[in-house]
Amino acid sequence: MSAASLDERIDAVLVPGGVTIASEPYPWPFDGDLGPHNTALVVIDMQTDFCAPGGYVDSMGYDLSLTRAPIGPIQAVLKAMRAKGYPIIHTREGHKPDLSDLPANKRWRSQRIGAGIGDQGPCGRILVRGEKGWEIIPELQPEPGEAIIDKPGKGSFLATDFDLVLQTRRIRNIILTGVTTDVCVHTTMRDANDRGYECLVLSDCTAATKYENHLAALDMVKMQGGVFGAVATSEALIRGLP
Ligand code: C5J
Repeated sequence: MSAASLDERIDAVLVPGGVTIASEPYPWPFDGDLGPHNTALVVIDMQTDFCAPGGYVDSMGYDLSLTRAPIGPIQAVLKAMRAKGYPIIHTREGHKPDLSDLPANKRWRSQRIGAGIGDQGPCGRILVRGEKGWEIIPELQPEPGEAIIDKPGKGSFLATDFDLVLQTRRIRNIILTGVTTDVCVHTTMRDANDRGYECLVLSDCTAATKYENHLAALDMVKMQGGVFGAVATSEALIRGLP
C-alpha cells in the first residue's frame, strides 16, 4: 500500500469537524469524535488506602509521594471537564464487610506482606467498604451526580455496573486517571479496550507504587500502534478538549 493511500484511509475515519488530543502513538480519539456526548473521565481508586497515610499502600511500606503525585493534575482535569459538562465516574476498590467477595489468595498475599485485606489498620479495616481507608481522599471528592463504582477487583468491569453506566450514557471514549497505573488503571483499560471503548490514559494523572512500573505501563499502551489506546498529558488534554 502506498503512503498516500494509507493517509487517505486514516483520514477517512475522521468525523466532520472532529477534534483530537495530542497523544501517543496517535491523535486521540482515532476518529475525532470527542465531546461530552460520548466521553467520560474515570478517576480510579483515589482512596486513602492507596494514596494517604495509614492506608493499604502505606501499610505495605511504599512511597506515598508516588501515588499522591497525580492529585494536583487530576484536580485540574476535573475542573476543566466538569466546566464543559463531561460525565465523571469515580471507582473505589473494596470488599464487603463480611469479606464474602474477597478471594482467599488475595487475602493471603496481602497478609503475607503485612497489610492484610480485611484486617484492622490505622484507617480501619484495610480495603473494606465503609471504612475510613476505603473512602475517596478529600482532595478528589465526587460531586453530586457523579457516578461511583464499587469494585471488588482490580478491573472496573468485574462484578460492577460500570459497563451499564457507560452504555446508558452512550459513552464510547474513556479518559483514565488514578492509581495504580500498572494494576487497576491497566486492568480497566485493557478490559475497556477489548469491549470496544476508545481509551486515553493521562501520564501525569496516574501513578504506580514503583516509578519504573508506571513508565513501563504507559509504554505498553503505546505498542502495536496503540494496543490498548493512547497516552497524553493532562496539559494536552485540557488544551485540546472541546
Ligand atoms: C492495587 C489499585 N494496586 N487500585 N489496586 O492493588 O491499583
